[in-house]
Amino acid sequence: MRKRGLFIVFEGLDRCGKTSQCEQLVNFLKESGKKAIMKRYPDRTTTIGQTINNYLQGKQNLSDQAIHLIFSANRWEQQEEIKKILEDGTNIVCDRYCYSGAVYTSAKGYDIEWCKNPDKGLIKPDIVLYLHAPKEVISKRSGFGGEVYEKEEFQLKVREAFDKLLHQEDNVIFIDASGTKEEVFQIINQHVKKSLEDISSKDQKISYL
Ligand code: FDM
Repeated sequence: MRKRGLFIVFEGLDRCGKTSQCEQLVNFLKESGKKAIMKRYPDRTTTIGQTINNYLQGKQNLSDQAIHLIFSANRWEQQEEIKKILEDGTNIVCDRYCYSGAVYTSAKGYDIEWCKNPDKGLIKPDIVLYLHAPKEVISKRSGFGGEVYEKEEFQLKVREAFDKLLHQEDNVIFIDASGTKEEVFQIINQHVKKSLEDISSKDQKISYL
């Protein structure tokens, strides 16, 4: 049987370096002869994703509950595709997933269990790399953009919610993102290497949340 791909998720606050680490990891995996693709959520290219984009840019007003479910729908609409990619033996490196979904809404004051509910049954990542850094390091990295969540006060609430939620999960690695890009990548790479070895030796079934 063909070895399935690994589902690797990066999580963290805005401006923590997730996107460039995702890109570097995909390139590295490909250079090592492995199949790998990058995905990101929200995926703003779909019809559902365009609504999310309008909301984030402040062009469309939606209730907190409605946008929460729309973010989740954006993941659900691609589950079959993700399953096929993994079964084909391609590794997926994903910039944000359901953990951002739960945490950003709970930071607005909603119950975390309510926030997690719509994502129950999604494909579970094999490994979640949570990039965290002290507040000062994050604020120092070129300013936040103009999207609705990119305000320092809200980001601090998100950070607290991330720390709380991710400590309860069994697939999360906490990565100190305050080092240089290269230092952080080396740490990530060690964890990914180990997960790739683990998946070769364990059963190939995809897990679900
Ligand atoms: N975000 C992202 C959510 O609020 N819920 C979600 O389910 C996801 C995936 O959208 F502020 C937030 C997190 C971030 C914003 O993310 C857009 P990017 O990574 O900047 O595109």
